[in-house]
Order: sequence, then structure tokens, then C-alpha cells
Amino acid sequence: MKFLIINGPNLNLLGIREPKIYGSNTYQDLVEYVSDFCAQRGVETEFVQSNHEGDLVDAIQKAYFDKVDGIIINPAAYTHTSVALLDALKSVQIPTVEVHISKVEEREEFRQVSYLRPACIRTITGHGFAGYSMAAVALMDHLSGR
Ligand code: CA2
Repeated sequence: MKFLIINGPNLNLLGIREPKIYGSNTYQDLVEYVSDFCAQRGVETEFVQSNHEGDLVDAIQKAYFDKVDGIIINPAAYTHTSVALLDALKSVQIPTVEVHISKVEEREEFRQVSYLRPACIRTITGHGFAGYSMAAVALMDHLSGR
């Protein structure tokens, strides 16, 4: 099984600023945590982080041709704006879980809307990095029909 983990704009700054909201661990720590978690369960991982919407669309399309089994996506600010990412997820039909490190539902009103949610099997918010491992488990369960 192979999962693609996509992180959107500014998540490369994890651990560098706003530790009260996003914690003090870095993007590299996140990659190591999620890849170890998945590897221990026999799941291969690939990671993409970009600050550019089109790069994220390209990554989703590439996942289709690479026969990726599941996608974990934290679209960051594009969550609240991107029809392009919604359309990309809808077009590839790969089971996807949306993750947010912070509890978006308790933050500003504009963060309450997710354009991508309708294309996702689950949305996980407010669990920090653990949200990504919860997403991996949700995909494993979904793909094994549990
Ligand atoms: O809670 C999340 O994971 C978010 O997707 C993070 C986005 C935000 O726009 C969403 O509403 C919720 C922002 C990511 C910015 O990450 C930073 C990390 C360190 C320092 C500054 C920003």
C-alpha cells in the first residue's frame, strides 16, 4: 500500500513560528513521524509540500498515474479557497483524508469552511501531528474494508 502525504502553504515553517497554534516540531519531524508510523504498518509513503496551488494539483494528478492507494492532505490556507484542489481530488477518486493540526472549528470564521471536505472520506482537526497517523489508520481501515 502506498500513501501520498500532501502539505500546503507555509507548513514548511512548522516549528519556526506560531508554536502555540502549530506546536514546536518541524516539518522534517512530521515527515519522520508519519513515515515511521506508516512503515511500521507496511505502508509506503511519499511526501509533497508546496506553497503553490498548481503544484498541489499536479501532485494529486500524479498520484493517479502512480497508483497511490490513499492521500492524506493538509491543504493549509487552500482549504478555505480552492475549487482547483477540490476538482483534482474529485477527478482522481483516490480515498483522501483531510487533516488540520489546529482545531479550525474554534478559530476564525473563514477557517470554518473547507472546499475540500466533500471529496474526503474524513476530516481530522485539532490533534496536532497525531492527526496524520489517525488519517493513515482511517485510510488503512477504509482500504481493507473495515
Ligand atoms: O490547522 C491546520 O493544519 C491549518 O491547515 C494550517 C493552515 C491554516 O491556514 C488552516 O486554516 C489550518 C496554516 C499553516 C501555516 O503553518 C504555519 C506554520 C508555522 C508558522 C506559521 C504558519
